[in-house]
Amino acid sequence: MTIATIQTEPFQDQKPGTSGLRKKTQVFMQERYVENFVQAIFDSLDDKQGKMLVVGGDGRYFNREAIQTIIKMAAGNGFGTVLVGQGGLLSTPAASCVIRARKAYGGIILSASHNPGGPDGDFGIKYNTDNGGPAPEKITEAIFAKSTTITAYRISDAPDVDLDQIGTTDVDGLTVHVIDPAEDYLGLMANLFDFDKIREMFQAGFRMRFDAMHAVTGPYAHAILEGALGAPAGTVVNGTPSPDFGGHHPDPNLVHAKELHDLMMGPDAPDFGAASDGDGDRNLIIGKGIFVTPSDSLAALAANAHLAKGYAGGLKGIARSMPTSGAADRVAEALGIGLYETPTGWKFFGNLLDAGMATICGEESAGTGSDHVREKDGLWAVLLWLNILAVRQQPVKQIMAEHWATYGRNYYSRHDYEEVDAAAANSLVDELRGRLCELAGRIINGRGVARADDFAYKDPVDGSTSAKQGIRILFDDGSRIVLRLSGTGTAGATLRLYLERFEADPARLDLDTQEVLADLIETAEQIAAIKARTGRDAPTVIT
Ligand code: G16
Repeated sequence: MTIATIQTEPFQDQKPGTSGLRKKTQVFMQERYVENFVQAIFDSLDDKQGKMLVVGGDGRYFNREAIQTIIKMAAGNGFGTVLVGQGGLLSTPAASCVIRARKAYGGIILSASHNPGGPDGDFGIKYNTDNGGPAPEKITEAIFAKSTTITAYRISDAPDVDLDQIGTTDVDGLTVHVIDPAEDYLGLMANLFDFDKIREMFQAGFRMRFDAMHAVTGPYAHAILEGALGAPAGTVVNGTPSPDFGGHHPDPNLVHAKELHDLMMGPDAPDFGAASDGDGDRNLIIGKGIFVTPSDSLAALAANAHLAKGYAGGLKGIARSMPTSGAADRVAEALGIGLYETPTGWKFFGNLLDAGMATICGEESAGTGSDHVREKDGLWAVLLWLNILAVRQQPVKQIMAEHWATYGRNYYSRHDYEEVDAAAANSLVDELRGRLCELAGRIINGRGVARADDFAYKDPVDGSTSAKQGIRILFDDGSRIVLRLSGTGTAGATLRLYLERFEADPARLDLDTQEVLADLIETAEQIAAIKARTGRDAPTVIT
């Protein structure tokens, strides 16, 4: 076995986005593409000699090949140990958990999250630091800079490691441990939640369906829900990870998890329904007859977290991304704790969690999590809900009704225009950005604009700043529209329009969301002319 230095030339498209480098699988399958990017990661890291790296992915097509390359390059770059999940699997939150539990130097996660997989689908590579969280911008920018000037990479010519056998292999001086991907994670969950109480609830006849969407949470959900918690076999559906997610789109929203939604709205609904995405960090929560929006779920979890043993001491603060609704703000206010509004992207929560300023975080994009790891965590959200249901012994619908009666309701919806022409989408946003000053103070569709800006963030811990994080138009009546371009798409541009209106009137807490928001939707169209400028007459996805 020898280590070789192989000459290469830069690719100019390796700029990590909101969540690492995400491209079509075919792009990653080009010769030298993975090697270049991984070498750029390694070249951006100091003091890595002899250190431990965690590697795993969501099992999508090309996962195993990329992992073998990374292992051989870790050997070529002087790492001491690689921990890799059996079968090459590690959900994103479990990878974060393993990095923290084993005090690793960092980790590489292979995933394109909720995007489809397969030879014509998407792939991704993301670097996480020793706190278990996504690398901050300072590091992702260094990686990009290295990728544009790279001239060589270092790799061992050792044979492939058997990823299916738990055990230890030597790869040119690098020790590779293939580990059980669920063990550390299960232990962490058992410390946070009252498993006995949840088990009793299942024994008493409580029923749920968890849709793993043929993705990475299958093995975790089988082990925890049907194993440790004793839910009946069949509770977890689509629980075997497949390289192309069974030909489906592993995005737990109302379009791609429609079957679950239909079940939960129908006469045979179990008590609770949930789903998670490709890499296990997102969640969908549906009670019998009620879809809980991610923003409402964050607020309800924050208000009830003290019912779980891991949070019995209360929360230090709550953080949410800017486009996420203000429902959690009302809970933070009632609890007398801090509320932090950050740009979109989980990495912005890292400093707040590390500094002990926030305990629970959430995003409208179906991500919720806490300071137990440094990624959003789909199964964690499901388990916290189960813990709350086991203690309160009420249906989800009643819990939400009581929540709104206490705090008021932030009616909220996101309209996505997917794969629109990138030039049209960029010019729409740029042009609107140029008109923000002139919008303030105007009356549009009967609503006064109180303030219009492009969200900018100053991190309260390290003082770093991030500008141009989304256009906000705030109205005198407290309602709000937000517009931003997605950072996770791989084809064309995805324009996201977020609509929110607060309602405190007890008689108006149980209305249809799209109807309540109809005139705000009209106002947004008058301001941004999305339909005319994108040539679309309706959003692709409404959540
Ligand atoms: C990623 C980030 C999330 C962020 C989301 C935004 O999610 O990890 O923190 O909220 O992107 O997506 P977009 O820019 O498309 O609105 P994931 O689950 O794709 O890793």
